[in-house]
Amino acid sequence: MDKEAFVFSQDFSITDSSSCSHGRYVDHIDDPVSFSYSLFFKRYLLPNRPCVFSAKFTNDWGSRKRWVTQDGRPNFDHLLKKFGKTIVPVANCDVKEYNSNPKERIPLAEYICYWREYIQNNYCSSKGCLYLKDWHMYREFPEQDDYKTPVFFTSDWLNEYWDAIAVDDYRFVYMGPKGSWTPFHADVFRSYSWSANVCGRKKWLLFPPGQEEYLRDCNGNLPYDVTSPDLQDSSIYPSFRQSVQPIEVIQEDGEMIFVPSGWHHQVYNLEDTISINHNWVNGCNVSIMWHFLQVELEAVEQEIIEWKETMDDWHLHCQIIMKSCTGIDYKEFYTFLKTIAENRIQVLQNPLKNKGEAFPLISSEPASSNLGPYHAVFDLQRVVDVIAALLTNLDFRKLGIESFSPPPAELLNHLKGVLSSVK
Ligand SMILES: O=C(O)CCC(=O)C(=O)O
Ligand SMILES: [Fe+2]
Repeated sequence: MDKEAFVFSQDFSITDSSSCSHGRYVDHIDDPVSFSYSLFFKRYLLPNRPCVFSAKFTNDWGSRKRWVTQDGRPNFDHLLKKFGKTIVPVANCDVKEYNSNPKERIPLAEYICYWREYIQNNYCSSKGCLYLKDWHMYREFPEQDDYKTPVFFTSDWLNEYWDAIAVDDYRFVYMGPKGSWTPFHADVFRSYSWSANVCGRKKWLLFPPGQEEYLRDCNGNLPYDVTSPDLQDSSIYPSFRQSVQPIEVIQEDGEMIFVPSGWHHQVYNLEDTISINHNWVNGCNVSIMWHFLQVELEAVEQEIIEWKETMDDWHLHCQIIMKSCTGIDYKEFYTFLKTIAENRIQVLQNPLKNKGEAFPLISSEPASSNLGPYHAVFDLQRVVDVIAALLTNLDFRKLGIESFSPPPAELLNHLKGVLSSVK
């Protein structure tokens, strides 16, 4: 990040840039040579606006050569040879289970065999339309040279933290035939996602944050399929008429889409398609994640409110339920913030290693520290803001935070001291 982008961030307020005032056009970024991290940060990350990167940004990926045949179709033989024995998650797009699809785990070889037959049978099968999704390819094959995270998406606290504790990651491969699709949703923790088509094309229906409120049914539930004619029925979806039409994006072969934080979306594969996507959080959307966690906890609390007076450790139980439903609780969120802060302090203590934008366009992982000292200061400021918010939150304060290591108030003071020493 350069100094100008940092200065820009200091005066930036998300309300300056509501999604409506920017219209419904999604920018297309063509030229990797003239597009910098700082431009992405100012134009898309901070304002939380979508954009599409041209195929030039992924042309050098190994996957775009090896996973694809000369005529641009999935290279089944290569995928079989390289990954055939791997067990992968597969969803059935024809079966609705709550607001998602049931998943099973099968060897990739079995999925490819299904996919080949499905094509031969004119995209029809008694097994339904199966979609291989959320496969942690990177976790299983960390040494791969099939892709590198583009620098724009490398300020990624989520994967930086989960890599550090070696528990999970949010890096995925999706593969599915024409007609496979992903139902209406917003991403885990209200993270960003980026998604690149290794081959094939997708149609995205994007809804700016807040629009989902008009799409709730009379019980407050969100739809499974936003294109369903049921939404026209005002006795089921009373506010649907107030919603705006989604922003439609056709993502071509090789292109990458940036999906902003908290934007609900529904996605279709228009052809046989393979994509790579990551979910990620950083200083620009961590406050959106914190807001999401508070809403989640509130929902858990409402569910078990009747036990509040009779259980001594009711608040701790709410945290346990929240962790099992969303994947994180308040204590771990604090540890997440602490880990990022420690890493950024290290960057500031080794300034020679980190020279701002003096890095290759496609950087190696983990790379957030490559974004330089301005970025480290920006991240620390955002951690400080969120820890300060945690400290004013009554549910957080009830968790015995004095025994956290270090206690949050102590860490906050330390981080403020570091920030004032670098300014
Ligand atoms: O490609 C898909 O089917 C869904 C991808 C998605 O929801 C995402 O990248 O956030
Ligand atoms: Fe998504």
